[in-house]
Amino acid sequence: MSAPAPASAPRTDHPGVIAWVDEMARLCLPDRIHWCDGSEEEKERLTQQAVDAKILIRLNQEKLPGCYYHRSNPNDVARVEECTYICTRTRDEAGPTNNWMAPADMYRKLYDLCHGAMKGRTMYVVPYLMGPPGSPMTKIGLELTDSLYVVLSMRIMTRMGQVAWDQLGSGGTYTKGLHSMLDVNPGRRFITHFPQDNAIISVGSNYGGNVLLGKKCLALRLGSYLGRDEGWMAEHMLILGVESPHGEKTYVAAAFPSSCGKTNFAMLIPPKQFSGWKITTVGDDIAWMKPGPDGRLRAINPEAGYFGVVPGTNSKSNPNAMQAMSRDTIYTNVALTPDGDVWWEGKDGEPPKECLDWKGNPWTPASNEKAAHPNSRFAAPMANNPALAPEANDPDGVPISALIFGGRRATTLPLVFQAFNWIHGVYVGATMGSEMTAAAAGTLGQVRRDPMAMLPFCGYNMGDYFAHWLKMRKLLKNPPKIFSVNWFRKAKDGSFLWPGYGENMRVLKWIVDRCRGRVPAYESPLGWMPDPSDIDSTGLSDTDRTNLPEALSLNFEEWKREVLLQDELFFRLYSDLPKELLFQRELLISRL
Ligand code: SAT
Ligand code: MN
Repeated sequence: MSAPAPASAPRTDHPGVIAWVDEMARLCLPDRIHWCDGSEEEKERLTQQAVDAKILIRLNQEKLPGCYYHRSNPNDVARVEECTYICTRTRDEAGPTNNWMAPADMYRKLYDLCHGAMKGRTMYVVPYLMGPPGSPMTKIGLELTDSLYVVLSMRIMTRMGQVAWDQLGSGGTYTKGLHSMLDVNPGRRFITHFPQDNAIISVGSNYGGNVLLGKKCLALRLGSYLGRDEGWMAEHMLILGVESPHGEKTYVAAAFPSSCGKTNFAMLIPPKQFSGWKITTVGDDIAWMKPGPDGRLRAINPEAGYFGVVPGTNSKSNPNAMQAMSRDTIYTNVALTPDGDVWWEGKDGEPPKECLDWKGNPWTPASNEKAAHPNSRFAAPMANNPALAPEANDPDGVPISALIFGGRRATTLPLVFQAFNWIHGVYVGATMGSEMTAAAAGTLGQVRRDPMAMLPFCGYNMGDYFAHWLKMRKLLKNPPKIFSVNWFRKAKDGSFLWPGYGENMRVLKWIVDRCRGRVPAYESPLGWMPDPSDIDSTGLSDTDRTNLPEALSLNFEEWKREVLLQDELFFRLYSDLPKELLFQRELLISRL
């Protein structure tokens, strides 16, 4: 066993922080308080403690240097939207798509739950930056947590430690975050946000999206709220750079719901016909975007790591992710092989003859259950990604030329189209629908409206959020063009009409060429669309080339149904919906 943690002294003289940590310690009554510095030495020591406490299992260090394995409680494997609350002063500010409780009531309820909750445990004080050090867009967060898994994951996912203490100084503004696992009981699981206090409290879970408070809670829910007040946007978007053989760089940001391939798209490797083209990753999940001095939209990735879905990842679907998770990675809820390696459905090679599944039960290829949980995840530092864009650390961010909205739709949505203008683009984003995935508890496969992929992440009234999008146009001299994509359309026989993955480069190239005015498009009722011959199909398989017209086609019957389905959301938001969006709906109907 390793020695107990030496008592650690506060690492800041920020009077507000000292007072708040003291207050929370009196509430939660931890045995010890550890102020994190983010050092290598601290990581080693805390990792050893996590191994001793069986929170982490050390993986085969020859195959996977610096990698560890974690199993969550089987009742705690995804975000839980029904336990997620936006506690604004009024219910109306949170809007009809968020759960709401009055702040005073929620504080009372959660302080009751937290009372004495850390007895016998350590409270870790985790300082972190969301955004590159020194960026005017970067925000500082502090997370108090009783979970070592959270501390070690935050060290991967954010710029954690002294760098954050330095930026905080003795008077900086920060987001308060309190997390306690309690007894990991779904009945006492609450992920709560207090936008007016810039505060988060999360209890009863130890799953990433619920407890790595910099990610969904700060960077999206509080971030979107702050962005509305401060004139910027916090979006559930990857950011990538497209580099042409001539060294021309174009940056795009793309919103897809959770578990719809954002990480794969952000790390795409172009097919070999695109020699000289290169995709670099700025971010794979979250974009903070603000009008720059040049009137363009500039984006940073607030995170420093990837918390990606593991199943289906292999050297074909995402070689860069395979590299990224080959070292210094925490795996959660995949399968564990006898030689200390990890396995999951869709990994390269044969399944192991035997292993332990994500619950720790013996598993063989004959088993009926999955070895890895469908929402099993890897947390890897972005520095491990061979395609990392150096601009990911640029405090000024990158200028965005295109915004892309994508869902998972078996029908209706064509492979790609371009919105006529910004307002139409906002309508396209607002009416996005997607089939549910394993990233959140719920009914798999059912189509739900997920505006801008932000339904679970918007920290205020969705109608006001649309109005904020419309307002942003006025702050941009040179706004990005807006596109819709769908990689998941199926033929009648259930097979995919488009191969996806690296081949998405072909669609991306059309998008880049549209942004740069280099390729024609025809006007369809949906927007500007490519003729199949406008999509570079050299080297595409015969089947895929034959399917391309169908992937790009518009089915009027499906669209009549689609417009009616969109009403489901519009009715819910009716009183807060900007009139522009209702006009867009009318225009679409008349074009159809
Ligand atoms: O689980 S997370 O919320 O971190 C990822 C996602 O659902 O987008
Ligand atoms: Mn996400």
